[in-house]
Amino acid sequence: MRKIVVAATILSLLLATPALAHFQMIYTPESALVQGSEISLDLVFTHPFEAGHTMDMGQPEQFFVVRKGKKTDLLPTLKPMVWTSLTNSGAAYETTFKLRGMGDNAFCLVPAPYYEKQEDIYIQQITKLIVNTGGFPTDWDAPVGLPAEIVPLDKPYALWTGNVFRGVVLSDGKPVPNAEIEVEYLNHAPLPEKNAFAKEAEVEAPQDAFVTMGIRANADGEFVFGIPRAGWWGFCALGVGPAKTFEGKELSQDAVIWVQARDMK
Ligand SMILES: [Cu+2]
Repeated sequence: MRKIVVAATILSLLLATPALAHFQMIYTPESALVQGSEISLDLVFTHPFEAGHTMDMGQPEQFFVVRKGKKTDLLPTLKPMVWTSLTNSGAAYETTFKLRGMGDNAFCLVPAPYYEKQEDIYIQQITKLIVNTGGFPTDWDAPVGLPAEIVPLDKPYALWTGNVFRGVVLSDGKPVPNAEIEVEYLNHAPLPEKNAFAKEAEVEAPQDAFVTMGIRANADGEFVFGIPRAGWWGFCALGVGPAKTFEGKELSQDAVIWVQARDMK
């Protein structure tokens, strides 16, 4: 009897924990700068809508920036830090980068695969963030050549609230038909100087389907999302990368991109 009660309690706890989406973040406050300056970059693996459980990141495999087709390794500049969520804190990384001249800077992160105990799988979210200086476009629409990648069809730093954001999901450079994509709003302002999320939420979700929104790419691997609110939006194409196993277990190699929308005022 007792065993049944314990089992039932564990089951209800598991069921009560919504399967919110993990999102690898590369966060900087401003994606469209008037001129080159030094920016902060925070690499955090978290649940952005809830500012909930933040996972411990391992040493990233790659972190670099592409500018005018030229790749610069930023891995040696990363410093470990601890990021505080509303429920815990997790191992994360930070750096700063001096933007020069005008154009697009595509920051790319290939994190270490993360072991997700609940699902007994590894997750590796290959993440892209594009920062522009001066409004002069260069690299924003060019595939970087990541194994799993979302290539924007709209400038990810030049979106008004109410615009759509379109992208193409690629696996080893080829479109992924009907890719499954999760979308989340960064609902608690990151506070880079505190390495933490703000306690206050911007919006409330009426139901879990609004926390992590699920959309699909079409037959050509393209997706469209109408942006209802200013701020940062994360898009994650699930399991699209070519690597399917890591250390004998299933690996979900995901492609993430972050875009920033602004209100017209
Ligand atoms: Cu998680």
